[in-house]
Amino acid sequence: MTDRDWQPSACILCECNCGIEIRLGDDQRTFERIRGDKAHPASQGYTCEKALRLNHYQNGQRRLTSPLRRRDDGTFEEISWDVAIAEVAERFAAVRDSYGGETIFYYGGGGQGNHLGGAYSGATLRALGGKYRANALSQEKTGEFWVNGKMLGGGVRADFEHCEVALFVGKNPWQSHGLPRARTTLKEIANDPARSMVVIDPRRTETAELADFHLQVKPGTDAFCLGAMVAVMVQERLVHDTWVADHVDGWDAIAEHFASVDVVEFARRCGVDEALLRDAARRIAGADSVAVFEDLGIQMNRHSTLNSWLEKLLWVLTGNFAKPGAQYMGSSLVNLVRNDGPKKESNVSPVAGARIISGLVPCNVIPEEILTDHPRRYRAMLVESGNPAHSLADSQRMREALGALELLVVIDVSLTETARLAHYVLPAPSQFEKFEATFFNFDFPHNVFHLRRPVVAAPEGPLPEPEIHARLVEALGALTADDLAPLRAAAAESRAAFAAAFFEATTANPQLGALAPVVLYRTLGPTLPHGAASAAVLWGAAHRCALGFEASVRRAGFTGEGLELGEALFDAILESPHGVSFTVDGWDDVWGRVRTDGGRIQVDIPELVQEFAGLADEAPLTDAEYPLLLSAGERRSFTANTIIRDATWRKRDAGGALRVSPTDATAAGVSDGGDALIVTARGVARVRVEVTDTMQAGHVSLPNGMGLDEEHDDGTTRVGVAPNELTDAGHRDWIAGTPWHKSVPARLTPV
Ligand SMILES: Nc1nc2c(c(=O)[nH]1)N[C@H]1C(S)=C(S)[C@@H](COP(=O)(O)OP(=O)(O)OC[C@H]3O[C@@H](n4cnc5c(=O)[nH]c(N)nc54)[C@H](O)[C@@H]3O)O[C@H]1N2
Ligand SMILES: Nc1nc2c(c(=O)[nH]1)N[C@H]1C(S)=C(S)[C@@H](COP(=O)(O)OP(=O)(O)OC[C@H]3O[C@@H](n4cnc5c(=O)[nH]c(N)nc54)[C@H](O)[C@@H]3O)O[C@H]1N2
Ligand code: SF4
Ligand SMILES: [Mo]
Repeated sequence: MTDRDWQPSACILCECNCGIEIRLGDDQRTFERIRGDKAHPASQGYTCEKALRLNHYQNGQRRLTSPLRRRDDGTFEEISWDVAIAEVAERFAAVRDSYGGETIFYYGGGGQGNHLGGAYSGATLRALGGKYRANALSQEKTGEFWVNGKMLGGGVRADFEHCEVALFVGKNPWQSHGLPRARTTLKEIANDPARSMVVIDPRRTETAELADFHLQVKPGTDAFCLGAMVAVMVQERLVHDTWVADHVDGWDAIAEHFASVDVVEFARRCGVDEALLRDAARRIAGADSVAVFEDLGIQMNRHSTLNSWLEKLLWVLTGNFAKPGAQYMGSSLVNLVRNDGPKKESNVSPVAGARIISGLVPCNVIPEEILTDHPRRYRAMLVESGNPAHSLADSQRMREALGALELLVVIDVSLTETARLAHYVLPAPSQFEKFEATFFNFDFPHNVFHLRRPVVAAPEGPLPEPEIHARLVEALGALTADDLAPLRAAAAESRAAFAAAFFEATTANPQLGALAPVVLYRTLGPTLPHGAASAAVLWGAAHRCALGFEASVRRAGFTGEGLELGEALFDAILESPHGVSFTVDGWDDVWGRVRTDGGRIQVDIPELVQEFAGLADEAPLTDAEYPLLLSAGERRSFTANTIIRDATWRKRDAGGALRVSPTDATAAGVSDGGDALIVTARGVARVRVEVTDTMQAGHVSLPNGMGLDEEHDDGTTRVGVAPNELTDAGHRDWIAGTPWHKSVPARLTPV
């Protein structure tokens, strides 16, 4: 074997997208070996165990090889691409012409490893006059986005590599990662006596095992725990007053709400020992630097948006922003989060009137937006690289809603639970058969972008997403050959000529600008090296990045005046198959990225102040019929959302057991390794039980991404429980509409 046999790519199973190298078997298809890519500038050779099993994504599942059209009897027939594109365009256009383009809804656009294809969807949506969309972010992160928007005007991440204290709130990075080389960093913190780790989690997770302070809250009670920690800082005078005076607006107006908190009572409500809670708050307040990560444990839970605010107060009041080991606002090539700004406040979904955050309708209201006779209801939907019928709350109701649409079109690699309900299914090549990239680029100070090249030849049949969108836009008559001819000619001449022609054409004809991704794909795309036509949309992104983060781009080694800087960055992206460090940020850059009035952190958010004020009087979560709280969807060693449709990929926990505390197992009369029924208000499922003292009494948990329908030659199989058969779309945050999947009232009974 020579080095040439190892092809660079990346793992697509979580947002870290660690660089990997893949060696194919003699059939030129099988991933015979996979190893971490030492040349990847972010992951530097690190992977977890999951990346090594990616052959199960590439070769373990039945792939779609032809466009499909559903017959009246529910079965599918294969059709040609020409027929598929013509009919899909015609039927979407008919919905637009009858009810308005706003009734065409877009869902998805990428999973953990693929955002390049989705970057072209905006053109299709604009050609159809579509306005409303959602993706997985609006069932997890939009509450935090909203708080970030109010407090800072943009997103924050944290520097765990250098922090003195790490705080994880409802986050289990040992399994879910989310920080670069997570396990290495966690072990470093745990092994250094000068550093501490604080974990707030009802379960004794792998991360909690490493922690110095494990605040083992009762599920769904984090607002009490976080609120009490802020209160301790106020009442024990641990707030960094001079820093707050210099950098924060609104604190004086709200401090009283924390000064008056009964810490003893709040500690009791969340089930955490008061002394431990105080010690953790003191440790955070006394540290030189604190890095914080909040995730699904609070984001998919009661008071989720309130929790995001309280979590941020902990580091704001202790001055942990814009310095090493603390929070930062980074650079981006493509920003996945839209800053709503004050004016967008009135933007709500057409039927449910739900707040639209970062341009996204809350996933939990989608069924309500369809299952109604409201004139503005969604009538048609385009789903791309997402599986709402499985991944969103209350699958039963979601299936009903998807079934009520006049048109459902799905772009995917597999016949997913959602695709089964579609009128048309359009097959895409796998992420290893085409150019791909993610926009999860959060590293600091060296931020990394990785344009992956194909490592395997695509089968006959599927078309990459940019090609699908281009054909749809053309079939809709939104672009003509005449529109594109001058740009094609300019692209053939030189990049500089193309830039001039592109700006001229889009100024003269704004419609071309609206369709920019497809225009770039059709004109600049064919001229790009290595067959990287799908990277065309990154040309605009590279120029925007060079303009917006010029100093950081230059520090990363790029040079040139005017448009040359963006071109240099774009060329580097095209020529760096192992990934490229596209910016080098400085801590001094961070304050300049705060986008609030006056550039100060704004802590007074009236909606949340009011919600917090009501906390003390809130009734505890007790329900005689459903005495347990189920975390529906826990990240484990071998879970990966819904992307691997081959249960044999799991080396451990093959069936996806329900984790139960010894106390609850005894009470319910169930035993380790035995079967039981888990019952919620929305469903019942038969589960395999794992009795473990990592669970506290009253809390049970099921893994995420299980219960997928897998197609085999001899039929369909399903392993484990699909968690959203048990969840309720109505259980959601009042501000962001995010679900309460981590504390679903449930009971356990013997089979
Ligand atoms: N192995 C693996 N890794 C993944 C993924 C995967 O599918 N598999 N998916 C990726 C994706 S899409 C995401 S969004 C991230 C999510 O990453 P995480 O948020 O870390 O994952 P979860 O396990 O869903 O939830 C985290 C923790 O919340 C805790 N929790 C439950 N209830 C509560 C509560 O009431 N309060 C608190 N404080 N904690 C609670 C759980 O015990 C759990 O340890 O993971 C990413 N990484
Ligand atoms: N109850 C409960 N539900 C949850 C969660 C939970 O904790 N509990 N977690 C939630 C979270 S945080 C998330 S992020 C979501 C994830 O839910 P989804 O977004 O639905 O999950 P993914 O696995 O990312 O789905 C990606 C889809 O893309 C397809 N795909 C893979 N490669 C390609 C490609 O190259 N092109 C195209 N077009 N398609 C491709 C896959 O087949 C799959 O259908 O699940 C959510 N659902
Ligand atoms: S941490 Fe593991 S799952 Fe996440 S990208 Fe890296 S190898 Fe893949
Ligand atoms: Mo997620």
